[in-house]
Amino acid sequence: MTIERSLVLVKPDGVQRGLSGRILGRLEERGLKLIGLKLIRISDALGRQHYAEHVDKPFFPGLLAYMTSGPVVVAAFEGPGAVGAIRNAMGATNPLEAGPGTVRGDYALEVGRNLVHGSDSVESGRREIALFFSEDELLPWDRDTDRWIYE
Ligand code: IDP
Ligand code: MG
Repeated sequence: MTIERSLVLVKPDGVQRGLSGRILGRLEERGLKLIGLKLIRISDALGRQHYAEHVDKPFFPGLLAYMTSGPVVVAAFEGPGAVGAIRNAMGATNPLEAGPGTVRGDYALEVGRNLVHGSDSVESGRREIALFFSEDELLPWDRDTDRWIYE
């Protein structure tokens, strides 16, 4: 499996509810490698760029207000099949359809308060990581446990 990168956001509801550590911890425990991490407040401009594909949707004004309402944890993760692994761990967009054992299935009820973002493709991962991190904020590193996680 090729090594992929994904942007993960713990959305403002996740930070407010004290779930940042749990959400990132699930991905870390799975074996995904953290290569970038920070706490920021998303500006309107950044929110529009990040969710460019949704700007014309009826829910966009609410989505932008939600995403800019408080701090978010911004993480970049790397690993074999990272994009799909993270999407699976997040669960379906609508938490009522998200399976047990997923972040949204375990901790959320509504689509407008679904706790977490993960890139939906390798290309989105590339675009979104470049949007949220400068090159010198990313730190690829050799993890001592890599050989116990990757063959
Ligand atoms: P995703 O986060 O699972 O990739 P997308 O369809 O890309 O889902 O939508 C982006 C975000 O927009 C969702 O995570 C959710 O916060 C919000 N959203 C999507 N659809 C709706 C909706 O119908 N009502 C309110 N918010 C929505
Ligand atoms: Mg999406």
